[in-house]
Amino acid sequence: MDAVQQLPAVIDDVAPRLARQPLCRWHSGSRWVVVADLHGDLPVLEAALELWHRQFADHNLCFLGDYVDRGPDSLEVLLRVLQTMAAHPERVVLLRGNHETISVAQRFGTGAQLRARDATRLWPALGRIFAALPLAAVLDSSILAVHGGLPKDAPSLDALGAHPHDDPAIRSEDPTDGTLTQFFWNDPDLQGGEGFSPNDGRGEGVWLFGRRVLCDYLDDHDLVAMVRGHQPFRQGWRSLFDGRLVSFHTSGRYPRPLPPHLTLLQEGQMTPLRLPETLWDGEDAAAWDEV
Ligand SMILES: [Mn+2]
Repeated sequence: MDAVQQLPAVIDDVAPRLARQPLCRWHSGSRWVVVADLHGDLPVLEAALELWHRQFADHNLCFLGDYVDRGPDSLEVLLRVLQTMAAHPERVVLLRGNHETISVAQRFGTGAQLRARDATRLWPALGRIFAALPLAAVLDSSILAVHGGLPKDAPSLDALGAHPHDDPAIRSEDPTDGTLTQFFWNDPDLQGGEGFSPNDGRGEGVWLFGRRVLCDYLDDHDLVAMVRGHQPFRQGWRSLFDGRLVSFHTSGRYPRPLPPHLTLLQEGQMTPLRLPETLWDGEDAAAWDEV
């Protein structure tokens, strides 16, 4: 697999298709495998795809973003994800993470990987695919899938779905829409706050969303729960806010060793699926502080 050679053609194939789709789509299908942050962890992605093919071949597949950065194989992971989408366009959903922006990808690994491979000519193609990715999906008419979380002053999902396809404030390599980008930046408030509060760890314009505002939003849309990534927890997979929020991580190595997980959505229930321990060394996973 030579990702530097193969990425431009795959992006030319997939990006226009994604760019024509709305920022939020409702997807039928009651059985899903959900994949959270991959961060350049190719062995974990290959294990997830193998499980999908072997054990969950009747499931659809939803990726929550953050394909690139941190791990060593950003380009390979992005290529495999896009190839999977191209091969199964009706069964695969790709969302945008905060690392699918040029300003972040330049700083957190992809930039160095492109330079090391003499491949900085790929930036425009990466920008095109980043800009084309949607922000949200509804799975099985009941689960809202996003990378980060609920924005402050979030538009309704109908409004998000009707948002102009070519709005450069969001459909660009570095979006400027301070509300819509919160779909891939925000985190849940784990200190018991019920509303929105500043997310100091991530910077200005990023918010923590509390249990009440999430539940109100889900209720307004007749949804059961949200599934999101974006944040590594020591145990890899957590159910929060009385079961109305699932937060998990799929890469097993970054930022520190943690057990890699997928989420299964079956019959309206979300359950964790832990990937084999050979995919992470487990070294100090029990020792690092809760995030
Ligand atoms: Mn993220």
